[in-house]
Amino acid sequence: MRFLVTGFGPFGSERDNPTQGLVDALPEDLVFPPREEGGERHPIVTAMLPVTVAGVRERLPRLLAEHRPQVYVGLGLAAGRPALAIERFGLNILDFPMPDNDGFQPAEVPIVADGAEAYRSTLPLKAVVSAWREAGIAGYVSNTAGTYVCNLALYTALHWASVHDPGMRAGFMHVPYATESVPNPRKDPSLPFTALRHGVLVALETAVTLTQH
Ligand code: PCA
Repeated sequence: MRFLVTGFGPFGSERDNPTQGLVDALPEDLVFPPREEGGERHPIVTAMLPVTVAGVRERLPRLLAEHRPQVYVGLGLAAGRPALAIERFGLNILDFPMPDNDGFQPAEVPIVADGAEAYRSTLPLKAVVSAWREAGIAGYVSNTAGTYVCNLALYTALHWASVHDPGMRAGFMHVPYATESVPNPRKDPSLPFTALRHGVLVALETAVTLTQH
């Protein structure tokens, strides 16, 4: 099984986006089940997306068409959230609380004119949360990725799948600040970077187990 995992860089007042470090820190292959139990290798293709409407619209469909992953997982920073969150819905809306990195700030604009109002993530959400719990990682299902650029990535991937590859699974994980680079350690919740990385790998492993049958 081939994975595509994307991250984002800095945006708004966020100087350090842990998802940039996460895509750099992922292995080239996910070995699952573990080596002792047969060790299959699943390639992980990683890429960065610009925090812009134009960049995500252009780059993400191109990455999906080029790599044809069986599973796409977008990663983004959700400053202030206390734990890992796997998103349930991508919404057909751009309603930005701050400008993107091009200075563009759409309000109440659909992503796809006449597109579905929402797409539901095709990742196994509950199974991922259970696997996080078993691994001792704090995480939950979130119903919305917001109305900013991360939601655009989730909606764009699910829309692309509905048109080009209905068998592809796609979803999005928001991560909290990494403890190592949290701007206000006394005020903002965070998790150690190693826990964020472990959480991403556990989510990918869960996707392998549930898509094998
Ligand atoms: N988080 C923003 C966009 C990029 C990122 O990492 C969001 O939640 O939309």
